[in-house]
Amino acid sequence: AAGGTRMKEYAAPAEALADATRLARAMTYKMAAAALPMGGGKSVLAVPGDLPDDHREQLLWRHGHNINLLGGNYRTGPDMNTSSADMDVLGQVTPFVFGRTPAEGGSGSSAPDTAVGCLHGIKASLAHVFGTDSLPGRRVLVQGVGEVGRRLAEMLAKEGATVLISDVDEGRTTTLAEELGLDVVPVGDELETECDVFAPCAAGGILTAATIPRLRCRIVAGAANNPLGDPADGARLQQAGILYAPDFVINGGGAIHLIGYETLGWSRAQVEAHLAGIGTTLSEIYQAAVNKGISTEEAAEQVAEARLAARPRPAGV
Ligand code: PPY
Repeated sequence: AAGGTRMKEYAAPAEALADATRLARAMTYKMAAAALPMGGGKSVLAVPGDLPDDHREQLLWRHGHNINLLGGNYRTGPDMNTSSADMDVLGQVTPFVFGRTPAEGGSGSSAPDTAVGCLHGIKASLAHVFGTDSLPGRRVLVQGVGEVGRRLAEMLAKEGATVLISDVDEGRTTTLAEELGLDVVPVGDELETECDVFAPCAAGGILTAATIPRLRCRIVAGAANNPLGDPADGARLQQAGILYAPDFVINGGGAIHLIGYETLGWSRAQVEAHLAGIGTTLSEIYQAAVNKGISTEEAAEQVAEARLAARPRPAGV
């Protein structure tokens, strides 16, 4: 199994455990949806705020030792608040790590390819709703312009979309808006802002019974993990007439990059073909959802479950 290490503050240990479990489950689906030959897992390091560098390093070393205890059955990689530099630190104590810097023998940051995969997903979503995936004239709101979101915003703008950005860190939006001439949406106004595509690329759990009625978009398609408060919110989006790109399908680009380059020995062309496959898989899921009269979340889970069931299992499992 594989999946990243997230570093985050939690109110209580039980919340960290619940987050890790939810994220690990999504990783299993992500691997299946991307047809990657691995299971899913995730690590969560619950920290009391930002750590001084030496504490961060010691925590990563301890984490690396724990990963070694699993003997290679779980391999980690970068996730929210962990970088390739952190993977290099983990790599000092464990070989079971994806996404180290190229200088340390890794494939580097997976964020650019996560953004590329997400762009394919946005285009497949536009094609389903509007009959064309053309970006000029479309309004796309990117919530969160971190490593993935800012690259996505940049590519969308380059292809002619009107791009709106928001981020809890206003320094980030100001810089990017100036660089690329984008419009900034004040934090807190993202959900109500009218757009064709709302692309959540920040924290999870933002789409709930309370927030979905506020949305003024036709499509939700972004790179954030677990944007739905719970799976029933997939049906709420459907009822609201909003097309939802299931997160574990549209954000599979990072896993495709890491496992493609580091385990499967793929070339750039093979990685790119699989990133484009995210769009194809989403189109199939959208069609299946229409045919069966179910939400896209449900249709995506069915595709993932079917691929899992068809997978050869090691003897005795
Ligand atoms: C994710 O894509 O959500 C990750 O956690 C990144 C990842 C993917 C595959 C292996 C290790 C990390």
